[in-house]
Amino acid sequence: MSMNAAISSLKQSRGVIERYREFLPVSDSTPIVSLGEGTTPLVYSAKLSARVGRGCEVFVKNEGVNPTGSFKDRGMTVAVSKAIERGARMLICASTGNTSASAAAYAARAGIECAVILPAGKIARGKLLQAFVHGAKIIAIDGNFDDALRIVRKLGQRENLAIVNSINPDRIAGQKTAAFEIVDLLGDAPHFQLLPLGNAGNLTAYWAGYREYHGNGRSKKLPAMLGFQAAGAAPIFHDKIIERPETIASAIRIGNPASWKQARAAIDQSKGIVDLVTDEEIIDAQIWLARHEGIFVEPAGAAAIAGLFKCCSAKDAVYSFKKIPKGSRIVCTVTGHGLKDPDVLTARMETTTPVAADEERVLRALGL
Ligand code: AN7
Repeated sequence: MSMNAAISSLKQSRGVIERYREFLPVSDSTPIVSLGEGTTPLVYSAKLSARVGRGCEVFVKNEGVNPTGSFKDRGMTVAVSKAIERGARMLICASTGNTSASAAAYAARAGIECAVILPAGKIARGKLLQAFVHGAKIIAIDGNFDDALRIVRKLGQRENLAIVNSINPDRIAGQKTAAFEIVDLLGDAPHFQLLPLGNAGNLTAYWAGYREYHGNGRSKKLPAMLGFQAAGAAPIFHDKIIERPETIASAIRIGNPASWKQARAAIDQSKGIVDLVTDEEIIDAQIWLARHEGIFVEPAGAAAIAGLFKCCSAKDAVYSFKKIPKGSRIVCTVTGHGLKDPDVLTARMETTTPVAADEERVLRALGL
């Protein structure tokens, strides 16, 4: 490739729209707003595979390495590109943090305004910082995410405002590309797909992606979809709206998911399950993944790993891996980067007292 050709290719979008254009609601006249999202690592974990046993293979799809640190970017590139095509002046979203971080960044890239409606005091510090640094208008409400989304649904009816929550089908369309990537790499769909469940858009999107690839012959199998909610915010598990959801995993602190019905249908059609994981199990899984595989995810991101552990050993698990077919392939999607939410773990970090700047003292402090 000549230097000029290389540069001009770089100037084109390198994100999921470019890669999966034929499966997405875009045309040649859609202005593509991309930050190079997607193509995230699918990491084989020998240690998680050993935990499951029976010759199973476990892979971790690390969505925390997207441009704004979460899977939301896959949907945002499509939603924002389409919003610009339709002439929107301002993006608006409700968020538990990651949607607002992503919307703010893509709005900046596109050169339009962005308003984010957030539950006051319940957004992880890094995510709030992202919305701020990208120049979004930040409105904190005295209420939770479900209240914020109710308001956004109303405001979104105004002209020139584009809602970029996952109630916008363009978001779901973009997010299904994660399933495409998994099938493209594995050569087929996995037997099991584990995901955290919050507003339930992502599980809905994965299922749409797996079904689409299956429908056009790119995969032979369809996975069972296993969704995991935080114990204090588990409306789908309990089959009832939770008025006051609570969990340390603030990203999935949602009591009335927008894609509830779609996710329920995906779980049922795929012969999957929904289960819950406690805050303690979530944090244990977060630290385990960081210490054993070098992958640092935010608490909500660890819900699928906590779910995997539960399926391996807990007596009260909705689905047990004890009788899992031998050689099954399992994909756990981790959805957001750990650096977004430092406060959750900082409380547990041991404080270190400084020692003298002296080789001997350092050796002694190391216990060597
Ligand atoms: C890290 O940002 O809902 O079930 O407003 O940030 O598709 O909602 C975030 C959700 C999982 C749940 N993991 O996904 C928001 C928001 C992380 C998240 C979920 C979210 P969905």
